[in-house]
Amino acid sequence: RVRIRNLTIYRPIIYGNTAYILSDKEREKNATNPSLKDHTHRWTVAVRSAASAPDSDQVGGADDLSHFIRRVTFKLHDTYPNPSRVIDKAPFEVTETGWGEFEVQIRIQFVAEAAEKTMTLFHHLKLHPWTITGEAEVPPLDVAIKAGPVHSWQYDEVVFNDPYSNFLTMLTQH
Ligand code: SLL
Repeated sequence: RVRIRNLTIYRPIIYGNTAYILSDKEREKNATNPSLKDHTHRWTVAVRSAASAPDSDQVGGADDLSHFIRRVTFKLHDTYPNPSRVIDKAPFEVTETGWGEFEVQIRIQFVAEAAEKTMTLFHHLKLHPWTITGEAEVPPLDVAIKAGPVHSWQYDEVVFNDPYSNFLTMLTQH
């Protein structure tokens, strides 16, 4: 295997979350379930491509990251059952419901050909809209419903230095 020296190739990604308030109907349905009764939001945390046009109203592209990402592990708060969620194929995302914000650890493992070590990112799962008062308090439900879905995304770049020639071929064939 041959490394291509002095070459850097990067792939733009975005990671973060979208959150929606559960409908009245959903909250009614959850009311009788002790483990779901306090849940107020449905959220999706994801790693997506920033290289392609977004799909419909989704944040980030559905462009396949699988040619360089092998696995993404989302480590959720310990209040969730099986908090380590391992996703082995695109889309690399987890959808859950809950009531609270917390820090999600996102571990990105690359395909073997990349010979690159795991990349770890942290994302603060955001459920509550920023309010004009700037108060740290959780806004009341009716205020949050009016504000609409919450989006919290960050841009980053995965950088491959001196890539192996076979990996470079894999990356650039797409
Ligand atoms: C705290 N940062 O104040 C928060 C923790 C935990 C969030 C937030 C669902 C848990 C479940 C959920 O929203 N957990 O019902 O399974 O400590």
